[in-house]
Amino acid sequence: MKKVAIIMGSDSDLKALTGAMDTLKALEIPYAVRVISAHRTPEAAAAFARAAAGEGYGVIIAAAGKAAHLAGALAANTLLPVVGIPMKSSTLDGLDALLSTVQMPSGMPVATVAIDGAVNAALLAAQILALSDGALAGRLADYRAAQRAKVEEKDRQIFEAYSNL
Ligand code: RP5
Repeated sequence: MKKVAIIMGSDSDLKALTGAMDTLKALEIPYAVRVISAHRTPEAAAAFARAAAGEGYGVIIAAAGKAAHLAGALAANTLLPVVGIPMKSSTLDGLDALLSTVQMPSGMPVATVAIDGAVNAALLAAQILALSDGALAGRLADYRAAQRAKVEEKDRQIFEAYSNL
C-alpha cells in the first residue's frame, strides 16, 4: 500500500498534527513524519519531494505556519498530490499561512484544508489513496458510517434533553 508523508515546517507544528496521525492509523495507512522546512532546509524539501514517488509515497501532507511555502515548494518538485495544512501561529491566527498555502499560481496545485485541519488532511489523503484501493475505500465508508451514528446519537440525546413539546 502507498504511504503518506506528513511533513511539518517546524517541530512546533507537531502537536496540531496528532489528529492526522491518529486518523491515518485508524484507517491502517502507513505514514512517515518529518520536519523539513521550505526556508530553513530548502534543499532537503526539494530532495524529499523529488524522491517521494519512488519511495512509495502516494500523497504528501505539508503543514506549515506563518509565510507557509512548504506545501507549494514540495508540490513544485513532485507529481504526487500535496495536501497543505495552514498552521495557526501566535500572531495572525493562521490567516497568514492560509493565504500562503491556498493562493498557489495556476499550474501548480495544492489541496488546502482549513487552518489546523489535520484530520481532514488525513481523510483527503485517504480518499486519494482509496481510488486505487478497494479495502481502504471500505474502511473510509465505515468511518463515515461511525461518524453518522455518533451525530445521530447526539441528536437523539439533545432532542430528548432540550425539546419542550
Ligand atoms: C513555519 O514557521 C513552521 O511551519 C512553523 O509553523 C512556523 C514557526 O516555526 P518555529 O519558529 O516555531 O520553528 O515555518
